[in-house]
Amino acid sequence: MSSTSRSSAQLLATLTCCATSIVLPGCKKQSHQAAAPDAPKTSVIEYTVRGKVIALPGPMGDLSIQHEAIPEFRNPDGKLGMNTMQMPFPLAEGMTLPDTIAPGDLVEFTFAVEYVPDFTSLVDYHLIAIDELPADTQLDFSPLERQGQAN
Ligand SMILES: [Cu+2]
Repeated sequence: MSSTSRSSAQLLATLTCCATSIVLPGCKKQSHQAAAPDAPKTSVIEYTVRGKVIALPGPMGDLSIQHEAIPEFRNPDGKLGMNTMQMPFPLAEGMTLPDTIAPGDLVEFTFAVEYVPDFTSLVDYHLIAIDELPADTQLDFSPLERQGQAN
């Protein structure tokens, strides 16, 4: 196994940290292009989120971002919501970050998550777009369950 695929498995484990008791699929087993008509396809959901850049991609190619809670995130256990957290985002193939992105920057970004068709497990995920936000943007890193509630 290459170091790249081992890294993907670790990233997948990170991504699923919000979910409980799920079985991680083997990495890169499925793709958008089904090899045969009856081969399983993936269901892809794109999430657009705001966050703060923690670290630029290192040798393994992952961007680290502290992201706001994602109430609509679909977990493999059927529950919705991913809490605010710092996590790595592998860049989509062929994607390069704008030169101006630096640690500490506030960003709005979109990542695509591939699930098996019935959403019961995650296959992979990648960052597909990123834009810088004004430095004075107020981000909300409060936990998921407290958002939208009066104190
Ligand atoms: Cu996360």
